[in-house]
Amino acid sequence: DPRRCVCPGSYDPITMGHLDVLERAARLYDEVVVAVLFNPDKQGTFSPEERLGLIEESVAHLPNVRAQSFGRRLVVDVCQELDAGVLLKGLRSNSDWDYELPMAQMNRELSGVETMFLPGNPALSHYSSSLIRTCAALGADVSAMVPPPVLQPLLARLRPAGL
Ligand code: COD
Repeated sequence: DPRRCVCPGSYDPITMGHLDVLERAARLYDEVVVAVLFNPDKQGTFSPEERLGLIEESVAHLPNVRAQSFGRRLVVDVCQELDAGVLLKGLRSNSDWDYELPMAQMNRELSGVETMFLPGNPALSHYSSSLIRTCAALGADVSAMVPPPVLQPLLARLRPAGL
């Protein structure tokens, strides 16, 4: 179904950059499924269940957006299971493009599913889950960089001694 899109990612945790893409996706598609998937190149900070909970709280204001965790699965199989015709991704930079283009081509070869790219909001394009985690762990104020429900769990996880 071309009116249903999947926004796949690690979301470890969801950031304001992710949320901007999801809010824009919600205006373009009838239904948006945020798919929490396993990226073998990244070790996790939050468990898949925790990531899912933080996404659900962060997208509560978007009635046509829902989130689901799929673990170690091919994203194209997730699209087929959900009958979603489009993969939607945000592009921050050339390095995102270099990473995303071959995945988009591979996903199309594997299943025919098309990938659509939204240009990142330049005010948010330097946000990544990993950079925000690094800054937060060392005491920076990251409250504008993550959706409000993420802030306390993030600080609790990264600064257990109450830095
Ligand atoms: N502004 C705009 N877009 C952003 C921002 C920002 N500040 N931050 C992140 N994004 C975009 C990213 O560009 C990406 O499109 C999406 O949000 C998710 O980002 P991450 O970092 O949470 O997720 P990734 O890149 O680790 O996700 C990789 C996948 C999990 C999607 C990938 O590994 C995957 O599909 N895994 C399943 C197995 C599979 O099918 N592999 C592909 C075979 S071709």
